[in-house]
Amino acid sequence: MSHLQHIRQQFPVLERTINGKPLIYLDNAATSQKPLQVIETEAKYYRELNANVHRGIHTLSQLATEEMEAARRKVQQFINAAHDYEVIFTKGTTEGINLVAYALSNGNLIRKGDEIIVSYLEHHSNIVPWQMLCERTGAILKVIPIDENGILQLDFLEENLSEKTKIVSFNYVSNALGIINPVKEMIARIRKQSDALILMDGAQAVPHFKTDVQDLDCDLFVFSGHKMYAPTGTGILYGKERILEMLPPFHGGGEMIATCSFTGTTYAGLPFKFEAGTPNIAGNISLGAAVDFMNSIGHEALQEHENKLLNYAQSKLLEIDNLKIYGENAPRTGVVSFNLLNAGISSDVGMILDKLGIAVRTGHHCTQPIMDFFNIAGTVRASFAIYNTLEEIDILAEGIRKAQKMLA
Ligand code: 7TS
Repeated sequence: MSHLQHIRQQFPVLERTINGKPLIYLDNAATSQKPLQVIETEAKYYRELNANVHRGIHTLSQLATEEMEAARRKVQQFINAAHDYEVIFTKGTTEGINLVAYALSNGNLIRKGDEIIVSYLEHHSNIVPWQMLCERTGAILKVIPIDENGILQLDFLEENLSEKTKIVSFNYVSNALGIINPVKEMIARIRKQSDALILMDGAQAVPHFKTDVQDLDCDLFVFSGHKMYAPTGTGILYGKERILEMLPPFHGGGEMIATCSFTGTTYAGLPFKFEAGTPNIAGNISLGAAVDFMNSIGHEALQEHENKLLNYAQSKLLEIDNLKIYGENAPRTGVVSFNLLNAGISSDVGMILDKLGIAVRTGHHCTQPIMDFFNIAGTVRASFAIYNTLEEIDILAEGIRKAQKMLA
């Protein structure tokens, strides 16, 4: 059995059919499928370990706590954070960004006239929380522009960074186009000219390549577990100790206090200050299992396979007449985002592909500004993971040709 077949066997959902055809799952940027290791860890938690964490003297609670804290250390190593308490469990990227945005305004750390910079390539979850922060505080949102290849125009940073800039927030990899942004260069330029906090949205990077938060030298880094083979409802906010200490909490409640009384409450230390309430214990432990799964594959093998898929898909799709790939000439990972010119809209193509068992995402991908820039309503997006095959891409290309004939 080939190595790839062995990997595919670990994903039970890949055995199912859709509309009578074998499932070809190419919607990994939305959420990845889950390997047995993750599914079984989640089931084992409920069969053998279920108890609330950090509060029980009883054995089961202590075991659940140990497992969850072990998962935190796995994530710490996975992203190379300096300390385990710099790793905060969240329910995903969206929650991580909102947490930071609310903590900043709760702490009065953003004021009227301050500036926040994001990029044109952001997912709505790295736009709307900042717009809401601006509404609460009177701060101003500025946007790094892109060119027709989807490449960020970094001179904007030199022209716009100033002592008013309080936070710069951008993704490592664009979900709509798969473009890998020059993040190290961006961070160097920002640090040279300003003391702004740097937040990176790593949701589409962490599933594909090694990320080292210390090497990147970002202040805050967020990602979702469910896009990297872990259960839904999991995610991480990493922050440098100094930054997390400076930020006040977002949610108040159990687990996040040191002492609570009606005359005043004091907060717990890191990471618990940011983890109010009962966490997603099963999910967080299973996120640890997803890290084990990715480590068992190895980042080099993962990237090599996914680059092969990307290059093959790009060349196969470009053989199709009147097919435009967005961000074609930019450095990319994991995503081909395209439209058939003069043959229906993206959802028409997606529906025909679905009839063939092929799952792609269509529409604006929660990145309406990018769609507006290209003057389109949406794209068809095929996004890859470790279990996809070159044969699946052949079937995708055939399906697109079929859709083109039907919609022309
Ligand atoms: N940031 C990026 C870059 C993303 O790709 C996504 C989700 C998010 C933030 C939000 O993550 P969540 O886990 O909190 O929802 N992206 C997509 C997508 O491309 N298709 O569906 C969800």
